[in-house]
Amino acid sequence: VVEDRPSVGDEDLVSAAAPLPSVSKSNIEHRWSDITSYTTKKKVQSWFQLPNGNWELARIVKTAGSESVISLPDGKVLKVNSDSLIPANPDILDGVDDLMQLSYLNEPSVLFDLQYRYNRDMIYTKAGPVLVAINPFKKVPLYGNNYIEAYKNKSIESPHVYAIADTAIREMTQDEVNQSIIISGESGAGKTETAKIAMQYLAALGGGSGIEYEILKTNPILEAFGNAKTLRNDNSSRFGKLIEIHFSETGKISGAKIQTFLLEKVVLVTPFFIVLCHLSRVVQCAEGERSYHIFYQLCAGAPQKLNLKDVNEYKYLNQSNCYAISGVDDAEQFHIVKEALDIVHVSEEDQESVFAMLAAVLWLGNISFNMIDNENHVEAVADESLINVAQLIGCETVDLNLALSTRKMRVGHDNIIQKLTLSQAIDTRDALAKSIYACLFEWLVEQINKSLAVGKRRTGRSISILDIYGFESFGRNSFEQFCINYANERLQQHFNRHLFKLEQEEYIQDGIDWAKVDFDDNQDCLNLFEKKPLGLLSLLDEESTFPNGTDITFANKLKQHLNSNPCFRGEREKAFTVSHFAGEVTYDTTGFLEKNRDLLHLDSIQLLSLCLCHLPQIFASNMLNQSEKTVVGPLHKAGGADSQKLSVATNFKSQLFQLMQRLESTTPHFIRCIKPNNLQSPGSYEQGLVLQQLRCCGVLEVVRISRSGFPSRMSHQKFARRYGFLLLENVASQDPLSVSVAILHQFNILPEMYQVGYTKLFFRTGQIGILEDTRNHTLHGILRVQSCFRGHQA
Ligand code: AD9
Ligand code: MG
Repeated sequence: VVEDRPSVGDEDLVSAAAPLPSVSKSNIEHRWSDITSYTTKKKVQSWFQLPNGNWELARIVKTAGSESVISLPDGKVLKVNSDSLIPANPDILDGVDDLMQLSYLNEPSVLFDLQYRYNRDMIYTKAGPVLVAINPFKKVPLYGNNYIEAYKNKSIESPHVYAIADTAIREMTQDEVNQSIIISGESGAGKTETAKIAMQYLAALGGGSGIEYEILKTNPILEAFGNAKTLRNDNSSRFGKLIEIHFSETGKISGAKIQTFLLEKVVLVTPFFIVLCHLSRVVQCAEGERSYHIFYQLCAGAPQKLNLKDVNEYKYLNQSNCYAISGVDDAEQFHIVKEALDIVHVSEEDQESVFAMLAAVLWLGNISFNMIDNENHVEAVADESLINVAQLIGCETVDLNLALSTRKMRVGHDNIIQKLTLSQAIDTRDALAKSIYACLFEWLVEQINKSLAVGKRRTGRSISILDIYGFESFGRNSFEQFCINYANERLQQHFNRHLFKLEQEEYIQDGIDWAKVDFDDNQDCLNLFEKKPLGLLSLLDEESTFPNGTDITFANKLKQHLNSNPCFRGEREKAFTVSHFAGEVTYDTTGFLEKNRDLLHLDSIQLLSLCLCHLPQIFASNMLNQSEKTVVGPLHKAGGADSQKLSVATNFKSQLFQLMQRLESTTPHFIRCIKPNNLQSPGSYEQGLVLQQLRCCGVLEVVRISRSGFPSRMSHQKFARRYGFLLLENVASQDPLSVSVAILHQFNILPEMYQVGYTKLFFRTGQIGILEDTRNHTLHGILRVQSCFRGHQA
């Protein structure tokens, strides 16, 4: 956050001005009045907001009282209220590569700086310690070996993911501390691409053993199984990912470990609900979207013997009317994935099993049911779909049929068999398909981890890259947004603390009064979620265990207990609003309890455990193990109220804490990805959209935090040299500190606006801008006096 403003390009003026200190005091006073009139006459630029919300740079023609006359770039002249104008930075600061260099750190100035750079393909900009990356939606010539070399040799300094990765490697080696690169942003903002670019750099610098190649090849696999085309992104990751890359003592990559979140339901950070929700893509997807890429790749490129049909023959794939992605060849992708599976040592036999499971999922969707009595009870139709599924997973069609159309229940001490209705059978079928897919994904991650496993003796250090959903706020926000935003609230706190720590270190080092720096934290909002017994999560858990609890009783309970909390507001009917760091979000409680309670049917798990094929057996045993830990609701009750099982939300919270703990022990590096338009097209920069993301991903928060401290700093020497000539009175002592203090006094800079450190002066935002303006005007005045003088001489 060190202010190292670019030279204003006026060193010539300084040297031209050099002889002037010898002029008499009266001369200087004359100069001042000259400057004052010059200043008031000078047209200053400001930001003016148009009715459409966009900001335009306006020239101030005249200011009288509270009104100003401004002229807009299109030539229009308007009379406006002066208060509506927001100060703009001098032209010389256009496109600075660190937003902190801006003298005025207001929203339009930040937006303009990013746009200025984006238009010139400079998609990376620093916001103090954070890297802002704006998705170019086209190839930009910023990557590859030459660039990697250049960043490695420090021959380029402009902000870049490579520079962040380079710092991470350097700090890991020098400080012997693990590092993390935390990438966030909304869907389609470029997180996954950014993560790959960072991995590319780490692989290039730490490569040599060959394992780096394997690490890079995990991307096409995870993307095939975990990404899908959505309306926002043709290659949207439906899971979050943490990849921990291990380095040996000599700085070479020795292995890696991948942890995925949200998609998998069984291992680690596994909010089951998200699995159900996001995996619902397996069984149905919205118009214009696709299921996971791998299904289409498989249908396009699968081996003959699988006997797969065209994608449009499968119900799970043909409801959304979307089969292809422009510019993507699914058959070719299938070969890339197969090759990658080879590279991470998934055997040919296992690959066949994987494809068989995928085919089973597709065929499951085609299983239909016949009514067998007039109570709506059904059984599966014995057609090719049923036969194929049974064959692919290795069971008898009768058993499959039973698992799909009946449910074993325990009533008192008796086991009874309940027949299912059509809708129950469909739910069971779809739940089985989702479970198989979730288990398959989890199993694959496990295989990849085995292949990348670091030797038992872990001596070196690691760099983790986190690619995770950012804050979400839609028209309708449900349990998924609730959890994602809670996670982001935690990440934001991590971020604030880190920033705070960095600042604090610098202030302490320079001996300035730390108490004057006041940072807001988001602890209040976190308390709203986490407090026991009266926090959002506890109340949700409590209501989920009440048999008669409904979304309405839950919403009422929240209103009853939390209405006095400033971060909470009850809304009409089933809704409530939370004030997040990134803004207010209103959540609709519909489905909250059900998603939190979770459902897992033992019958389906038992079916899988009896299958002859090895993958279903593995899946079943994993699910059973997991059900010990996470399942509540019917299964829990069936087993008696003997043990206290974790709810989805509580499980999520504890997993989140584990993740935070892991990150806490690392030095973090933050990258915030921004999507400049919703069309996924290059060259278009929508101010409103960008602004909303800057707010959501905390970039404006960095700016705000920095502003609440003393973001601008300059050494005593530099300050004295730069502004010393403005002094009207001679200072007794010529040492830089005395000169600096005299300047501060002369300009009546209020004591709360600055701090004098041992080596540097620290300023609140905007102060340097004011001094700089005065300096420029003075220099212009001096030049005029000089040229007048020369004119006279001539
Ligand atoms: V999601 O939350 O997984 O839906 P991401 O991961 O944030 O989303 P992704 O990285 O997939 O977005 O980027 C979306 C698309 O933007 C990519 O498929 C590329 O076409 C495009 N993109 C992103 N970053 C770059 C880049 N640095 N250069 C070129 C890019 N194109
Ligand atoms: Mg992604």
